[in-house]
Amino acid sequence: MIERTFTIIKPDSVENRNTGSIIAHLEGEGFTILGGRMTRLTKQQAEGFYAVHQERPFYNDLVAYMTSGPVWVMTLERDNAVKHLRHVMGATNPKDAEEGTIRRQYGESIERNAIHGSDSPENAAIEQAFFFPAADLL
Ligand code: 3AN
Repeated sequence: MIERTFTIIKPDSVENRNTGSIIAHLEGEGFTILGGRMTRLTKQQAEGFYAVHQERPFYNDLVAYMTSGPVWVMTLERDNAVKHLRHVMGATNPKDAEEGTIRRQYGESIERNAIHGSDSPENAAIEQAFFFPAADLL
């Protein structure tokens, strides 16, 4: 089933000039980009976005990291998009990610792990609405 998912190309990827390679990887996997832009998250946006992790010990560091530099936010479309993006990204810790995955190739650490991808269709809808009014998606 054709569905949408949401991704963030994280500050480490932008800093390391991996944005183009990661987008090429995603397009190579059959994702269509419906919308995307470069932005820098405010503290309030990052706190809201990661509110589910509020009680975790890494929350403050995660918010600091995600606001440390520009990111690309994108809505993607594909057959089985949510699951497929999670597969293409690889495990949260790049060390545990399979060969050929984006995190294995470009991630530096569990925090600086190159890319975010929604973990369910419900969260994909919430996360994309956070950044893109429906009218901005093509
Ligand atoms: P994923 O991004 O694979 O869905 P989540 O949702 O568990 O992983 O975590 C969200 C983000 O929080 C991760 N992308 C990572 O940057 C950070 N994170 C997760 N676990 C840790 C940890 N143990 N230490 C530091 N940062 C973490």
